[in-house]
This record gives sequence, C-alpha cells and structure tokens, in this order.
Amino acid sequence: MKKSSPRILFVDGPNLNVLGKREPSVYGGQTLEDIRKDVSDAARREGAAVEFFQSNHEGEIVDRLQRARGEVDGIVINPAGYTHTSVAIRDALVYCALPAVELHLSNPSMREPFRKVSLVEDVVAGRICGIGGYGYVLALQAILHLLREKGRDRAGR
Ligand code: DHK
Repeated sequence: MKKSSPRILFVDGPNLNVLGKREPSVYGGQTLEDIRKDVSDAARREGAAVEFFQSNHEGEIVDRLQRARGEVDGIVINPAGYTHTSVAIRDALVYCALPAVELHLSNPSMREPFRKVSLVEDVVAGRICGIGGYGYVLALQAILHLLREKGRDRAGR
C-alpha cells in the first residue's frame, strides 16, 4: 500500500501577517511568506503536505481548527496574542484531537509577565520558542517526528 503524505496545518494568529515590519528586533526580519517558503521547501524534502492559515480574528481561528479535525494529521500553531487569553482556541485544539506543536518566534518566558501564561501549553505535545522564523521548520520536523512515533506505536513496534 502506498503511504500517503502526512498533512500538517500551520495556524498563525493575530499580527503575524505583518512579520518583517513588526518589531523586527523581537520577531525577526522574515515575512510570513519567507517563513512559509522555508517550511514548504522543508516539507517537500520530508515528503509532507503543508497548509497555511493566518487570521487576526479569534473566531476564524476556531473555525479553521474545527475543520482541521479529520482533515489533517497534525497542527503547528502560533496563537500569537491569543496564546495568553483564548480559552476558545484552547477548546478548539482539544476538539481537534490531533497532535499539535505550539510555536513562538520569541521566547515569551523572557518577556512581560502576561506573556508567561499560555492557555494552550498543556493541550499540545510540545513547544518551540525563541528560535525566530526557523522555529517553524523545527516545528515541522517535530510534528512529523511525533506522527512517525505514533505510527510506530500503532504498528506495535
Ligand atoms: C507572537 C505574538 O504576537 C505575541 O503576542 C506573543 C508570539 C509571542 C511569538 O513570539 O511568536 O506573546
């Protein structure tokens, strides 16, 4: 049987559409498009299919996560400002019931106190923070690793 490519959805929250122009000393000089290109190149090498979604609106992110259930195999999410506030995004992630990696360009633990709280950290498999745009490529590798492990577990190793 031909093995199908793992499908990974990247979800980005508010203000990540203006990466490159937005506080480059914190978030780096790459645009979201630059980052997506790097992720797509890495996905091609890894034999994975990637899809990208960005929204500045909480409800749109919830809608996209709900649709992801049964549609993709894993999620990489940077909820951006909603990381620290959104019970709705947390609940949608739980609903998805998919392996997920939380990602931040900066390291929120080293920033203002309100950024030290993540409402999704305990419903994701792992977190990548503080590596800038390259964190997205690392997050792709991380989620693919988790899916491979899951596949091995299912096959009984
Ligand atoms: C992005 C944001 O927009 C902030 O609100 C978060 C996160 C951190 C990041 O580092 O990618 O606090």
